Amino acid sequence: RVMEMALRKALEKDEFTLAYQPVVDAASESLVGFEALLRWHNPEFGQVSPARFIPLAEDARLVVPIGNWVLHRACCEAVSWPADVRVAVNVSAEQLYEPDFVETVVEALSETGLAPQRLELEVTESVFLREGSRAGETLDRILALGVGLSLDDFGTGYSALGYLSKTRFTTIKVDRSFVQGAARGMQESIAIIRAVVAMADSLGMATTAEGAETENEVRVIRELGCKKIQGYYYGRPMGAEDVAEMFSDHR
Ligand code: G
Ligand code: G
Ligand code: MN
Ligand code: NA
Repeated sequence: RVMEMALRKALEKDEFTLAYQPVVDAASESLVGFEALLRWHNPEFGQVSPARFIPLAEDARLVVPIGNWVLHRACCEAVSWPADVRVAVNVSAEQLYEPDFVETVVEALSETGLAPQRLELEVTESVFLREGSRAGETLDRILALGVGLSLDDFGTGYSALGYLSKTRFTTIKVDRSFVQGAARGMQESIAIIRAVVAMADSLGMATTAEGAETENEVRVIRELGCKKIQGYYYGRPMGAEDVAEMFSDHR
């Protein structure tokens, strides 16, 4: 309750920031983009994890305004990065169900000047759960803008595959649990990653392995053919200033 009230005021009090985690090309290890991850610092509660406050925001119907802020901020910060570096933004199902969601995306792009090809939206399988939500149609309209689309946390949800034949996701993100399992030699995890990579390949989609922390995990992922890698091994989520500094130093 108390946290919900604090969350209600967090936007106007400017308590949110975005952290950016690098995503690299698996073969060349070159930087291809960053995933934007929301951070909330409140004077009373300190640093609160999105794993905790996003569900709260969804229940309190705050996730739409907060999500719109994330989208605008991410586009705004990414526009000054090199043109071949993309930004991925997590989108909750409640945002996607808003009738004007596509307009919100168009607006974020036009107001910041970010090219649509540089933006990627991440959704989970759960967006397909609500009957009559027209999630598929909305996602098609997003793709038609030239914006990329990732299927996040793949393999951890209810995993019906029907929608994969309808929605042309750009990328499937393989959940960290499979990456860890495969690196420990678990045949089930290895088989699942192999199958996901093969399926993605034949559907014209890329794969990103999530949560790679060790050299061994990176090696196994590359052997299994994932196209992109994200994880602490290549970098932790970092502040926008650190990202900007990275580009000013090395170019
Ligand atoms: O950043 P961290 O690893 O703590 O994220 C925890 C969870 O919160 C992840 O599932 C992530 O997808 C989610 N998350 C982080 N930022 C956002 C955001 O801006 N919007 C939504 N909807 N989820 C987010
Ligand atoms: O659900 P989603 O994939 O959007 O959330 C990404 C989450 O995974 C973020 O909370 C991020 O901080 C976390 N994460 C990213 N890389 C790693 C990693 O290498 N190890 C662990 N444990 N978590 C990671
Ligand atoms: Mn994500
Ligand atoms: Na994920």
